[in-house]
Amino acid sequence: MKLNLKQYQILLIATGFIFQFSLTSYSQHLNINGENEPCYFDNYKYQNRQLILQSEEIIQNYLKESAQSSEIKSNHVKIIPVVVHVIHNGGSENITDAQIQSQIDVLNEDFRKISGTNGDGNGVDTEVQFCLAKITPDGQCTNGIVRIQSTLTNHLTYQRSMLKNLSYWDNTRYLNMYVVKTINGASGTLGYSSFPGGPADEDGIVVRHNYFGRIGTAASSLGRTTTHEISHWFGLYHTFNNSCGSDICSDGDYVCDTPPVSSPNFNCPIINSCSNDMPDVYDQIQNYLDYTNDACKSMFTSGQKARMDATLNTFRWDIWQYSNIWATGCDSNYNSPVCNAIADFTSNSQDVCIGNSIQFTNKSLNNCTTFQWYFPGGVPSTSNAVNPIVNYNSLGTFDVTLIATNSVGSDSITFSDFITITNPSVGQPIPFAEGFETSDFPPNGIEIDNPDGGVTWELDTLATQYAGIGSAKINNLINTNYGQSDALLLPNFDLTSFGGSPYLSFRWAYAKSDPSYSDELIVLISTDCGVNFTQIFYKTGAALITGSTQTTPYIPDSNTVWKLANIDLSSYSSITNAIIKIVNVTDGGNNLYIDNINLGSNILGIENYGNNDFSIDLFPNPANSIATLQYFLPTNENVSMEIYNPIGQLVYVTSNTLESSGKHQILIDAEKLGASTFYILKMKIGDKLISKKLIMN
Ligand SMILES: [Ca+2]
Ligand SMILES: [Ca+2]
Ligand SMILES: [Ca+2]
Ligand SMILES: [Ca+2]
Ligand SMILES: [Zn+2]
Repeated sequence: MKLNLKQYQILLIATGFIFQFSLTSYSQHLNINGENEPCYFDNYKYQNRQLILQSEEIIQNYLKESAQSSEIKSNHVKIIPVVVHVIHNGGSENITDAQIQSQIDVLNEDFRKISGTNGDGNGVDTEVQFCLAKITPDGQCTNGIVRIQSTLTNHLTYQRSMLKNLSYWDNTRYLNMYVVKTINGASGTLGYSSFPGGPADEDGIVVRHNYFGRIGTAASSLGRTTTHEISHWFGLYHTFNNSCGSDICSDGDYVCDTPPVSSPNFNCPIINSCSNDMPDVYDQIQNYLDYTNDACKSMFTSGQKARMDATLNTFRWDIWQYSNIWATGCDSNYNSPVCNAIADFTSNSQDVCIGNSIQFTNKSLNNCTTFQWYFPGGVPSTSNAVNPIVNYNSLGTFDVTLIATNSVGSDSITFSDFITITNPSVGQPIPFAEGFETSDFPPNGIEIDNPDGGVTWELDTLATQYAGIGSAKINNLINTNYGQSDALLLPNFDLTSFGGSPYLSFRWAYAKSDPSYSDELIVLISTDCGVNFTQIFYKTGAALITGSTQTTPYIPDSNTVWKLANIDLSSYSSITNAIIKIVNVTDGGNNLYIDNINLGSNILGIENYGNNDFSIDLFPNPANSIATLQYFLPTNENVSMEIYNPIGQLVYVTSNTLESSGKHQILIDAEKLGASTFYILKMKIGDKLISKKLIMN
């Protein structure tokens, strides 16, 4: 995502941040699907650019002050307590303790420049080292490894915060590292990191298991993906950040002693990609912050170390203080015992409809091997499974108890009144249609889910709509809470009412504001009262666009640009309470529009008379006193008509009547409508909604 000059100025004013950014330097960014993009940091960076500008100001201020300070700094080694959350689904991604320890060893070799190791290149000792925590946030014994079985081991963009919700330790005391199977599907992304100053509960790094450590499933790696990701966590940018940049100190990666690099280097080339450095030297392909091979990487510069120090002395001060080193068991004198079991769990929901199931997820610590669950009110009422799924068939509020046992002993935990079971409602019958043609928004039982309370879906009447004069729009240009979802939540539907194979269709329009980054359009369905959602439609990037990239707000200028989503719901035709969400995930891109939501027949099968093709004529328009509405029905249809004034009041209505095929006319008398000039005429023919704008002079 690239900002235009005006947006940059707004950001710079808003943050008081005075560094000069190159406005033309983002052309080298790699594709959002992660191909040839080992690290997801670039995406994160643009999704969080305002936050990063603020963080950058704090780092730069610290560097400026420490350079002016005459104090002699008594540098000493800073220890970072680490917790590793292994999020696995029972496969080889559930890596061994030894593989995890091999990653900690690599980190210490690289960050401490241990002689005789791969980390002993031409760089500096950063005087930072890492320790697997021996004491939990609650003061209990641990080996610093949390193992959780969850399908989120294969997590998609919109599930990133869900992953961290599974397990997270206070980030002022621990560096949270997550080991997973895949990131964003089968992409080339190996890992990603947060940046200093981001949301606390999303702080940490995520790395694929086969790049975490250097033995076991990561035997073909040297463990430098994690070195690279933690560097971002310390506030370092890629050496190719902002390409060659306009200045070798105040641009690029904001580090004077790393030579500028125009674009990511892969493998281990000998290359001089920028010549604006003096003296003009080769690219530093050995730097951990390029994309070169693990075997090629061996160094941090002293300028990079200074930035790490700045982060450690500002954002990440608490974590390395001696009181925390002692409290987390990372002091070298701490004698760690063999740890007793610690029982702990979470669930995917606490409030469900009767007859539905809850997935319990075990978070017990310290290599527990035996589990005893008690589920009063549930079926089964007891279980020995690691992660049981429990069905609840009676109304009420229920406790859950878990006893976990390891080689040392047992631990028990009870969450009182943890589960609440309520009655579901049968959804409304379909067909359902909504074309956003009145000022009532959101209309027709649709609700908006706007978790961040910021920018969200609104009524648009500026675009050339697919049909009529209105649509639902979300303005991602100003939707700067990157990665956040905003949903159009449709009313609950009884899909059995259709008596066939129902389809969900709608039209959308979208353009990017930068070629490299894109917002996302996702459709989700829940058949268990909103506990679990399944992704049934996903578009981003080239598959989402309907117009060409533009830095100004995208406004569709023709109804032919709108694309059709036509989703087969036949596998859900027995569901009496389907919850469907149409979700925008913002990347700060551009306007996304939705129109003509239809739930019912397969729209492709009736396209020959669907939508605008009922041959509706409204004339004269503008009219002086009487307007004529003329329409043609290819088959017998139920027809009704409503007219709304500009403030959304219903001023004229005809009752729903079964009309025979052929030509029909309705005369509309201006006197019956009121004193307005503009009206919206909304016709329902069968399950189709058609709107027209009517002007009365
Ligand atoms: Ca540099
Ligand atoms: Ca150079
Ligand atoms: Ca519309
Ligand atoms: Ca929002
Ligand atoms: Zn990176």
